[in-house]
Amino acid sequence: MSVNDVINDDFNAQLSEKAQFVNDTLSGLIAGRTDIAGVLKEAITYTLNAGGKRVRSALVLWCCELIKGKVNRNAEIAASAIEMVHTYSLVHDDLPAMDDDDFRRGQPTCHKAFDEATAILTGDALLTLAFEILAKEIDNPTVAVRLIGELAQAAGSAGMIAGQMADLKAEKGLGSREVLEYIHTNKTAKMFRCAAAMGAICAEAEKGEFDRLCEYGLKIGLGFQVADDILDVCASSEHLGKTAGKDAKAGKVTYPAVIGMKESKLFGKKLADEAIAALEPFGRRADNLRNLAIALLKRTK
Ligand code: GRG
Repeated sequence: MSVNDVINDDFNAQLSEKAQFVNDTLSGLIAGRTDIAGVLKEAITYTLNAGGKRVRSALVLWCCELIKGKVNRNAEIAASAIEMVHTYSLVHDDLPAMDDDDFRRGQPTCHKAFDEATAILTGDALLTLAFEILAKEIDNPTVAVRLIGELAQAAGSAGMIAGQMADLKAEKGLGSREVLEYIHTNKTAKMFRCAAAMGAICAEAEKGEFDRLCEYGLKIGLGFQVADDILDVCASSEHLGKTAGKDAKAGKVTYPAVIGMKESKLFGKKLADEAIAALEPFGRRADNLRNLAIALLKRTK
């Protein structure tokens, strides 16, 4: 299978099924928390229910399924944890001090639906809840510690926060390709690598399998961000569910701005091809992951 292949309806149905599964797990985890109350619970629920694509959590589940043959409860918890951290990052990214956005996932951003202080606290709550569920719900302490370590590293100051900081500090329109790769690898790709790593850890993968899945995750993560930069130029706000054309307007360092649209598309394809190549030893069992690499490259939102 290569990036020239077309995604079939069966894959799309499986992705929707995984998204629904993650939505149900998240709802169960939050609804069951009678110790979380009031506006904070409302804002957490609003934000988690706003309808994200659940790509990172599907990746956790598929990587576990690939190695173990099925999704286990640890993978369900890991998938929810990474979705919570991802959602926190979007809530904080949308704040006036950061990207200052009014819409996310087709709905008013958390600080617009509630207020700025509530949005800050909702992000904080989602971030800490993710680590709480990993510490409390994973059935094996060694697995829990590994998951916590991977997620903290990917989301933290040598990962997503480093990428966000570099993005905010990048000189308008003056970024080199190296700077761009640093920003996107840290801000986006490491979380995809982490999703693959978490799925592999929950399935107790061997080192060789773990390394290959991590390589695959990093490649599709960077490819996902290249596609995101392209969509910001090409798609409408209504279609994306967030403000389109913002990157160019803000003079942001993006792939189309730094290497041009044609090169950006070629680079996205190269990353998807390399991701698919990393899956070679898994054979047909990894077809969902291959399809995911293609779907992320060809996505329209
Ligand atoms: C505030 C610590 C902090 C970090 C923010 C995630 C992020 C870092 C910023 C969001 C803006 C952005 C363009 C991030 C790149 C990653 C990305 C494309 C996020 C959106 O992910 P999707 O498309 O979102 O998977 P859904 O809504 O489908 O979950």
